[in-house]
Amino acid sequence: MAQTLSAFLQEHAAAHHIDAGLIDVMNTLAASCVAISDKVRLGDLAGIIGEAGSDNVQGEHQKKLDVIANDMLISALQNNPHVAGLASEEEDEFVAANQDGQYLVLFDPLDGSSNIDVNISIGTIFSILPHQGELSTASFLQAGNQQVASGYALYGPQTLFVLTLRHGVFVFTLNADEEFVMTREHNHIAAATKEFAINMSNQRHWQSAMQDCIAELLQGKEGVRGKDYNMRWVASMVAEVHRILMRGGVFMYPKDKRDPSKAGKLRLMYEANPMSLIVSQAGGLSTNAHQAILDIQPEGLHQRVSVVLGSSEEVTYITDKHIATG
Ligand code: AHM
Ligand code: MG
Repeated sequence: MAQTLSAFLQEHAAAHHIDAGLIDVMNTLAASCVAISDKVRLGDLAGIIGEAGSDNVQGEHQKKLDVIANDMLISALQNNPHVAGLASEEEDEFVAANQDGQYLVLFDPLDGSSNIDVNISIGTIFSILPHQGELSTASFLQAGNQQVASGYALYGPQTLFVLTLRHGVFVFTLNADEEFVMTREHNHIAAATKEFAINMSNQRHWQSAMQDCIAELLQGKEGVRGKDYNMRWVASMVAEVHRILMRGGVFMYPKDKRDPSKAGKLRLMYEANPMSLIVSQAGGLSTNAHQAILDIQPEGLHQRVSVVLGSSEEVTYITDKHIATG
């Protein structure tokens, strides 16, 4: 019989000497994702589709489900004694939890918001950092390589829960009894790919190095890369990363020339870091087109970053081309 998430976590913790408190936090996150999944599945029947009528700290319009998922995660995690504090893409400031907590949880409660109303895959992304001492914004500003765990829930045709505790990547599927059971382990991202994902509508705004990279991919077999590439763009990072975990690929969300103060669209703490840990644990690479994302020292909770992640050969090629251009 397939192993349940809770049984797996117990066994995994014993095998790798992982703190029971961290396992407890992971169980709380999984339970919250089941509850969010239940809402997602009902859509209009649960009254969760549409605008919330509010904006988040980044000036983006919030959907009802952004707000609902955010509230569900905050109340569940605040009740977990091992959680010292929380930071969310939907909150201006961090949220304090328990004074004796040893962990910080950072999350994008509902990633892929533009897909909520049209019944396309969306997800929840989370990152867990260690914590000691007084809680302040500075407590959260740890590089991604300090993460003790990360993962995501994908609300797609199936609800999946994908995690790493730095000892491989594991995929669980929600069964009819609302239990996550393991369906894949130690996923390995193929080094080479013929599939790329980028929002081509922004092409004219990209910097010249990215323009050159994509032009070369589009040349197909006759070009310098010598392969015919295919393209996908779901506009839900969770769905793109999951596709790459399953069959390889490269995902890019570069910074562009429109707003030089913004280093891309995606958020370092809630999206890029947790996904980069998953990708690196599966043998892939993740950079901001110049350096490893996991090595970036964060300067702000809501900091944005360029993202190039997935199959190592393509990420290396795109990164090297950016470095060569300066
Ligand atoms: P969100 O957190 O507000 O949903 O924004 C992040 C999402 C990513 O999941 C996705 O890769 C990207 O935004 C899509 O952006 P665009 O609509 O510009 O293609
Ligand atoms: Mg997001």
